[in-house]
Amino acid sequence: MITPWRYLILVVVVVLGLHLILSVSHEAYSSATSISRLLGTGKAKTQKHDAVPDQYHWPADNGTFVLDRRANATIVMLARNGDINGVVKSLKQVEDRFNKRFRYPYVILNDEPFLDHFKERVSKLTDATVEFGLIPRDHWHQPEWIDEEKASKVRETMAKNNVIYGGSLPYRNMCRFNSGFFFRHELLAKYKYYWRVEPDVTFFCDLNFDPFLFMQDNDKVYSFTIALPEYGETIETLWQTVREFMEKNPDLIAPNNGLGFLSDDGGLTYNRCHFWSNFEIADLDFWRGEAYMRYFEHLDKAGGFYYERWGDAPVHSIGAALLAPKEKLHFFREIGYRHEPFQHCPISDLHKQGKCWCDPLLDNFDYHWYSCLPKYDRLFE
Ligand SMILES: Nc1nc2c(ncn2[C@@H]2O[C@H](COP(=O)(O)OP(=O)(O)OP(=O)(O)O)[C@@H](O)[C@H]2O)c(=O)[nH]1
Ligand SMILES: *[C@@H]1O[C@H](CO)[C@@H](O)[C@H](O)[C@H]1NC(C)=O
Ligand SMILES: *[C@@H]1O[C@H](CO)[C@@H](O)[C@H](O)[C@H]1NC(C)=O
Ligand SMILES: [Mg+2]
Repeated sequence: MITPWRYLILVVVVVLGLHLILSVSHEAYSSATSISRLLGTGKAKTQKHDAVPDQYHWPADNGTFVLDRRANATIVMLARNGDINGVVKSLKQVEDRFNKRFRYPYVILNDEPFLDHFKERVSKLTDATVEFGLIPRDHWHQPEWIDEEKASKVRETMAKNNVIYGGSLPYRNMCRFNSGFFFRHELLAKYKYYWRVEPDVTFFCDLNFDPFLFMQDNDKVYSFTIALPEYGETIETLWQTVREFMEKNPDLIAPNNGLGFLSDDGGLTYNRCHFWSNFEIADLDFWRGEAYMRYFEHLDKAGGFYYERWGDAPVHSIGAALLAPKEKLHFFREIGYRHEPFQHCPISDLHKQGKCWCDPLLDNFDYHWYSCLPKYDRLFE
């Protein structure tokens, strides 16, 4: 006889069993599809991204520096004193995988003065110049025209709803700073290109080429390694605000732009796709230019950095995709990169060339179901 208790146990066992079967088949499905991608259709898909041409590589594999020019560029990181262990972990890899050959200068920024201990640990890692900068107060803090009562209510609600960093004011300051101010810092004025690095990231492959020179010679504006959708709760009115900007400033929107990456219905709605901005190699003059500055001012005045939790990733991505022609965007296939919890791992010949240590079969975000790379690809189909 089936008592209610036995019935309950039976239901629980069946549900758990089904769950197990489904998750195992999902795993098998995803690894099977990623393998088939390497062997079949997926390969063609990934190969269509241009690789960095030979002229940007150094021919020698013995560490000899043979490129005779350098770009106008710097490696930039925003960090707190407390981030030091993650900072040196990332920068040591940048040095080993790339910069010990090139010696591009570093700029490290903070909203508080860096401690001597922090500066010493960073400077020890490299022979390149390192400059440590303090962020001006107005570039970091919530402007006084933001209604703090309204803003703090939003933080409370988002924290209650477990929106990631939804309750944090410093995180909002950081997103606004990265969206509209870092490129105006005096230490960056002398540079045209930058590579943004964050604490605690991983670079899997040797970079036997100069990505800055590639960007500069080919007049690229923005490059990325991972693209994905933003959390909807953090950007509820962002697209509406962008549309107002587009309607008011049609002359600033680039012909032949990348709108098709951002929208599946010709601009009516935002599909939340963005380039993951914890990695970016991009043109500072583009951000400092009239179009982007007016776009940023428009967003800033709308208040969504504080009344919602607009991230610098969607803000940069929408700016780059709308205000530059799509040919000026670039996907760096050969840069193996991880920021928790996602990674891009180069495949086939590039994997070998870079002596990468990531697993391209089982952990590569490119054509994961959550990746926005297919929406980038369709710009060029
Ligand atoms: N100086 C300073 N830097 C910050 C602050 N908050 C974040 N950052 C830096 O801004 C960048 C992004 O912050 P993260 O905490 O990495 O945010 P995230 O990448 O969205 O999320 P996780 O890496 O998953 O925590 C990193 O380079 C941080 O070191 C801050 O209050 N002050
Ligand atoms: C490194 O390799 C290059 C090209 O193969 C060669 O010309 C150069 O002499 C080598 N340098 C050293 C130090 O072995
Ligand atoms: C580098 O770029 C910046 C910004 O465009 C420019 O002001 C500076 O003169 C350039 N430096 C060199 C050496 O070309
Ligand atoms: Mg991070």
